[in-house]
Amino acid sequence: MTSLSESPAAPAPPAPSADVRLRLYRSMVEMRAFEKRAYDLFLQGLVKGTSHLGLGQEAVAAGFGVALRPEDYTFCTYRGHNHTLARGVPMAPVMAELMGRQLGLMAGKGGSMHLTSIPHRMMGSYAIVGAHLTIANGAAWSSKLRGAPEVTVCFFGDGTTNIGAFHEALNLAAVWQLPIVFVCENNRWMEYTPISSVTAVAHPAAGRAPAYGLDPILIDGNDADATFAAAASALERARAGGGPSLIEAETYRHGGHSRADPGKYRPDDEVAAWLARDPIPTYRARLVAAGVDEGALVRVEEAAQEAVDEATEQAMASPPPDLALVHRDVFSDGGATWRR
Ligand SMILES: Cc1ncc(C[n+]2csc(CCOP(=O)(O)OP(=O)(O)O)c2C)c(N)n1
Repeated sequence: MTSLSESPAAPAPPAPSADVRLRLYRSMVEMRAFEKRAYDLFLQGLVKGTSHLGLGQEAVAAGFGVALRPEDYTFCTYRGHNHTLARGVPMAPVMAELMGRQLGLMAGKGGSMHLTSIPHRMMGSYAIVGAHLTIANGAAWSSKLRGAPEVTVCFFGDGTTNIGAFHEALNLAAVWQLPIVFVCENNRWMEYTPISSVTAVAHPAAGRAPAYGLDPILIDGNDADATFAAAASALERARAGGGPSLIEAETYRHGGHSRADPGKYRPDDEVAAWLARDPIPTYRARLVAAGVDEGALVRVEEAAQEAVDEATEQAMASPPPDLALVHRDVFSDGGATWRR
């Protein structure tokens, strides 16, 4: 597998404004605090069902979250806590959903793998690998038909690039010139299998882009400035009628694939090298070097921790879903007449 340092060098993007940089930092710090708490709650047996944390991959969701407009759509996988928070969904209903409480985004009936918030245009977290790429195309097609200046962003993992739906979706998006940005978060592992051991090209997404007439875009997914710049450029292109983009963001998950997986199948030196490139402390150091007041960063960190504490309290105080909610949101009319 080609390492990041051996990847084709992309020209350094211009630094975002100080305001954007602070928003990027805040977003990443909030995600990190949230995911750490989610892990603690899981260890206490308070998270119902499975969960897949985005620890280490925050810079990808943050870069897009800051660049997106409220009217844009997001689709993501079961590893979707970061992307949900990045759309401005409040922490308490996300936390409560993980815990199966009525305050949850889906009244506690969906759990971690199904986070969805239509008002925030977070159009769902999908557990079937690859399935959501074609659904995301549908949202983008709808924007195009309506002539609405909306863009759809669809996140997925490297393993998804070997699924048929990936190729079907890329092809149709290119043929129809849809306003969509496909974002592959290449964290090198699909569950317990290294992507390099089952993929014919070194860069599972960028290496396939030319097959669909797209530029190969390979970025450092642990650098929030780079993810923001790539997001801003692809969104602008799509909004201007320039069609789809496929971005491969190289990153790494700090923990295991899901739940209690300790991730021991990964080589120690690989884990150590990527932990040294943790997107949050490296970005913090860059901001301090650029003259940002450290006190402002500490306030961001404290506020994130307070928000997580508050969200946890609210989620804990919420009961499990009332039995009366069992049929709600199951069918489009909210009813259960089909049973009779
Ligand atoms: C169609 C399908 N096949 C297999 C699975 C089982 N499965 C769940 S996650 C996963 C790995 C996916 O890896 P990747 O796309 O790289 O995403 P990551 O988990 O690294 O974010 C697999 C094989 C599934 N959910 N859907």
